[in-house]
Amino acid sequence: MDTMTEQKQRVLSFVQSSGTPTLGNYLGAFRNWRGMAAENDCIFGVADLHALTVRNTPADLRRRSVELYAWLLALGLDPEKNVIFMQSHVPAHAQLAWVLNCYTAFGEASRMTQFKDKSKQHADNVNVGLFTYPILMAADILLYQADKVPVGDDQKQHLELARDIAVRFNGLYGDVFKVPEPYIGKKGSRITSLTDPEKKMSKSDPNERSFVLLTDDNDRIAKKIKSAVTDSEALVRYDPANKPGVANLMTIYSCCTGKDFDAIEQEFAGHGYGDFKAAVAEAAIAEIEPLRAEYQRIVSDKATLEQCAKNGAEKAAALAFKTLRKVMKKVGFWQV
Ligand code: AQP
Repeated sequence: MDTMTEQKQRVLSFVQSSGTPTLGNYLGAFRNWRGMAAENDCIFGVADLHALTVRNTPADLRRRSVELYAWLLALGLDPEKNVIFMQSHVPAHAQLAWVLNCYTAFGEASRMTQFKDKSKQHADNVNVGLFTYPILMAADILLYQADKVPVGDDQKQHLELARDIAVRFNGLYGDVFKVPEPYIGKKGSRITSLTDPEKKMSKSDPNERSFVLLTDDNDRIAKKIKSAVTDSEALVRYDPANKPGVANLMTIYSCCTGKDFDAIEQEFAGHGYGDFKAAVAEAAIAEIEPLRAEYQRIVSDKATLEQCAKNGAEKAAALAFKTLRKVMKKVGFWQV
């Protein structure tokens, strides 16, 4: 591909279209992606196949996927310089996932803790897709011969599985897949739920007070942050073990303002949580407001969005097909 140079590393990032992106997605991942894209050859995908592992209204899934694609553009990621595409537009993902299913032991897939957690969360719909989700993720990564994959804590085990599958496959058939490494970029903070600060802030959380969405208007952002769970000590101090709610708000404030925790403790010494939360809300709004305006401009231009998605799918499919063809040949499929 003409934009890819030999020196740059290929980095692959996916985001699941399971809801509207949150402040957690933004501070933990999205805002680092622009810098990452400047230094690497980046492929960004909206993982809509993965979103099918929970029940969706078809129209909702479609809308969320288009919106998430628009968010990637709103972040300032350049669709000419990067590959930005929708996972379901490239059939090679599902094709390679089937092959990899046959090279993954049932026991190793059963050890994935996210499957155990999600099965509890969606006890009424524990489908096989939820179980094989990490194998599809391995296909996403291995198809593009990615050097690096940025992963949050909850995805580390899945990346390890992708590496194990790649090593196993290469052991049988020669060097087919690049074995990916985790991407350690600028620190991505883990933002927790506003209502239950022991849990990650998640866009699919049924409690809408638990997250700030990037589409929330300023009043809503302020209300949600002002009602965030803290504690009764009325002291702004960074102590995640004993004061997880305050630590989370301090993390948000630190990410948005660049101030470190010592400086934040000093700034709010002698103040109650009311002043502190107002400042956190103001800082979050300053970060989100311009992005939201850009997103609204982009999402209303359907023709450009469609054209970008088509171009992205073409570029992604060309890369993916090279790997898929090699795999098909190696495992013994008749190629005509
Ligand atoms: N709370 C968070 N704090 C920091 N980083 C986060 N990410 C997600 N939530 C937080 C990071 O965002 C990127 C894209 O994530 P994703 O949507 O593909 O997957 P996820 O981690 O499963 O995000 P959600 O919001 O929790 O989705 P659901 O609710 O569907 O499970 C990843 O880099 C992720 O680490």
